[in-house]
Formats: sequence, structure tokens, C-alpha cells
Amino acid sequence: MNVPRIQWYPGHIAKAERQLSKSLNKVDLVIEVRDARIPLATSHPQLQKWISGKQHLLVINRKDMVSQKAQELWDKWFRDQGHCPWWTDAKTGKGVKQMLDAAVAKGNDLNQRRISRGMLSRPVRALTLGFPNVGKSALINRLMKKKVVESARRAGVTRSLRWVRMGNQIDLLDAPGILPPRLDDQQAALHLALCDDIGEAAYDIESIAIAFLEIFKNLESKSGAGINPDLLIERYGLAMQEIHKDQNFSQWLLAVSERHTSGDTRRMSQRIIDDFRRTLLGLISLELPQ
Ligand SMILES: Nc1nc2c(ncn2[C@@H]2O[C@H](COP(=O)(O)OP(=O)(O)OP(=O)(O)O)[C@@H](O)[C@H]2O)c(=O)[nH]1
Ligand SMILES: [Mg+2]
Repeated sequence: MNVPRIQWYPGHIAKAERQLSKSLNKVDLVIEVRDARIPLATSHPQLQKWISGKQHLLVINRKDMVSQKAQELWDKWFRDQGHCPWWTDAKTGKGVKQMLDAAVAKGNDLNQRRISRGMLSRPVRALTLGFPNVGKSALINRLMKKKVVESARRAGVTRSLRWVRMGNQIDLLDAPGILPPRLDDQQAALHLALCDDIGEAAYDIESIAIAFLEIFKNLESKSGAGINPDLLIERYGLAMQEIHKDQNFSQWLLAVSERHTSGDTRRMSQRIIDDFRRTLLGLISLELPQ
């Protein structure tokens, strides 16, 4: 796949990471949030360092954006690796109560240990940690049942750390999304770009749209990937088969832009990527377990 190198590590993320390191000693539990469409690309290589000496809860958010089959495949994969994933949809709140119960249970374990050492029990202090735009703030708002922190459809919305108290059970720390300073795995970087987890200045929209079309085609035969070629025809009026014979996805892009955006391939690229992000092209899993 021929995508120009994608790199994104803005100043506010570097700063957030420094602040996070300072707050980490106050945290008992790390709620690690990943994106169900790309559970591998949203796994941070430094996670073990962040969770060392703390409890860990793995949350896979945006479950509404992948097929039931994909969720099952990933769930089995994570359990085979010894993890217990909690699947959530922070937009409607599905799975959020179960996740909260799991977090509170971890807090109770912690308090039992405190009491046995003659200390007082206190609310569990939980940090939501994850890549930008995976839905950390939306999850906090869902847990609180009201909008307490800013949450919007782009990467880098939360700019500073903020504690939120939830009853007397849990204190939540909302933090800006973090990501590694260098995106060495460029396939993962492409997935992050497609899912809007990195700023759009970091990539060329046309290149990632063409790369997306190629992924779409490659996923077609994979069970659970959520690919329905008819949706592409319905939306853009042109089947990929009509043009892709020599795998020339840019030709297909040009052909649909002639129909929809007066030949403007950039505008068409943006539309295709937006459609993917809004699940108008189906519940597509960019990643599936091997
Ligand atoms: N469909 C769907 N949308 C979600 C879900 N979770 C979050 N969103 C939406 O995704 C967008 C980003 O959510 P945020 O909560 O701002 O993400 P964040 O991880 O806090 O992002 P940063 O603060 O930039 O790191 C918002 O528009 C949310 O409404 C989900 O489970 N399903
Ligand atoms: Mg946020």
C-alpha cells in the first residue's frame, strides 16, 4: 500500500503525557479504552509501564460500530490471551453499567486490602487511558449520566486532566488521548487516520481514501469484517468490480468523483472517509484477529 508516512505527536499530547505521569501515582485503576474497529492499533506500546502496580480494566468501546461476529471473534481472541474485555457503546450507554460494576468490584478488592492494613476505605481512583477519539470522555459522561466533560467528533478534544467524582464509589480522571511519539507501524497509523484518532494534518486524505478502498476490497471475503459491496454501489452508484480489475483504486475514485463531486477527488475522498466513520458503508472492522 502506497501511503505517505503518517506521523502525529502534537505538543498538547507530549504535555498531557508529562502531566499524566505526575498524576499516575494517585491512580488505583487504569481503564484502558480501545476502539472496537481497530483494537490492535489502539493498543499503546507503553501500557505495561502505565498500569504497573495498578488494577487494569480493558474496555473496547464503539461496539455499535462493528458486527456481532467481529465482537465475538475479538472477545475470544482477548480471552485466549488471558484478558477480560468489557464491550461498550458510550454513545447509547450499552455495556457501560457492566463496566462500571467491574470497576467498582476492583475498587472493593482494593478497599478490603486497605481495611486489612488498618486504613480507611475510599472511592477507587480510576484513570481513562487511551488513544485520542476512542471515546474516553463520552464514557465518563455516560457513567455520570450527564455531560461533565467535553466530547466531540475529532481527535484531541480533551486538553487537560480533570477529576470527576461519581457518588462515593469511584473518582474518574479524564485525560487527553495519548499515542506513541513515533508511529513505527504504518499500517496501524493508517487505521488510526481512518478512524479519526489522529489529526487530519498528519495525512493526505486522498491517499488514505485509496488505501481504505484497498482494505475494503481485501476484507470482502473475511467473515465478520462487515463488508457489503452493495452498500458501496447504493451510495456511489458504481461497483468496484467495474474498475478494480487491475487493482486501480484511484481510477475508481476518479470515476465516482466525476459522478458526485465534479471530478474533485479530494472532496470525494473526504466523503468516502466520512461515510466510513459514520458507518454508512457498513459496520466495518478494519482489524480482525489473525
Ligand atoms: N457510535 C459511537 N460513537 C461514540 C462512542 N464513543 C464515543 N463516541 C463518539 O466519538 C466522539 C469522540 O468521543 P470522545 O469521548 O470525545 O473521545 P475521547 O477519547 O475523549 O477523545 P480525546 O479527548 O480527543 O482524546 C464523540 O463524538 C462521541 O460521541 C461509541 O461507543 N459509539
Ligand atoms: Mg476526551
